[in-house]
Amino acid sequence: MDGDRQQMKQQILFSSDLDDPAAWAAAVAALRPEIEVVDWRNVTDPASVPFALLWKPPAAGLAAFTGLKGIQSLGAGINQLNLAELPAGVPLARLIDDSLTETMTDYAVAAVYRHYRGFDHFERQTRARLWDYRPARRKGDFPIGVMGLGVLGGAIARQLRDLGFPVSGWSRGPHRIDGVRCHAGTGELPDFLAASRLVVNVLALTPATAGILNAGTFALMPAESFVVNIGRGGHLIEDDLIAAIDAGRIAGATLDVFSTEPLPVEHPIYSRPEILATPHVAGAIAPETAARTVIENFDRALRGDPLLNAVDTARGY
Ligand code: NDP
Ligand code: OXD
Repeated sequence: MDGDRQQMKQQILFSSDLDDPAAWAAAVAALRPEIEVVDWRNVTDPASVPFALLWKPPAAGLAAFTGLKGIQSLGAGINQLNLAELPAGVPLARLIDDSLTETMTDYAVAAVYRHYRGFDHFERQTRARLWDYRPARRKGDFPIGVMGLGVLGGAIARQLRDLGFPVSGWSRGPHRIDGVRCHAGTGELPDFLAASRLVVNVLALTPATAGILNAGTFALMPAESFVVNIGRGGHLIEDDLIAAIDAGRIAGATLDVFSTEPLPVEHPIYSRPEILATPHVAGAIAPETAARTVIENFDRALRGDPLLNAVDTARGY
């Protein structure tokens, strides 16, 4: 009996240096006890595993997993996976869950308020033992630009709008969001930037958006603007940000993602008082809620149906 039950178990390959395999195994088993989430180090018959849940591929690669029918990213983004290393023809999905949208929105709002209410400035004044009275800004004078109006950017733009900020958004194709000025395409980027005192970047990282936060971008923003990057480190040219701060174009930044993670100890960002660095913590997916989507995609992959939130690999996101 136990042997039969064991044979009926289906496996999901798990690989992440950040997420807890036990938490995912428990969340999946709570909904579907016959599905086992197995850390890549414990897989004994890789060819029999039909589905993978990956932040990054296993250190030993995926070559032995010849029976994969679907891959689920453990994040909304997929760049950490390096598409070129994934088995050709196996569908890939990003993970979308309310837990991620909520934590990303909370982070964006906290970072916006940090700059809007001058907490960044007052933190530095405190350390310098300075009593520097500054009147509060008004929201009407602090327009926010959200780069990326997808699942996360759209939620962030709506939340900031509801809090009373003037909000613009920028994306590849056109969007309509009540109360948000939506811009699309490279032609509309300069107007979007010129109207943004603070940009929150939550674009997908593709060859077209890599390095988009650069000296040219900063030059188009109003003087003494702010940058919040919660997309990917590859969106930001870090040296250009530091130069723009030195030149007074950019007054401060809150960064969650970096060109190299962990950010190397000798990196100049650590010694810049104008920059707050957080260790890629803006979004957090709760296995208890997101397991539903993982199981749905597991079933779809086994049936050969299109995955939920499938990545368009030609488009790159
Ligand atoms: P979506 O795919 O829903 O949205 C991506 C957005 O990027 C879309 O609005 C898309 O435009 C826009 N975009 C893509 N290419 C271009 C381009 N060339 N020009 C202008 N806009 C472009 O993704 P999500 O909102 O779910 O996630 C966004 C990113 O956030 C992820 O890719 C990931 O890198 C990052 N992330 C970071 C986390 C963290 O902890 N720091 C956590 C979760 C996600 P259009 O709408 O027209 O297609
Ligand atoms: C994601 C992330 O892409 O956490 O979800 O960065």
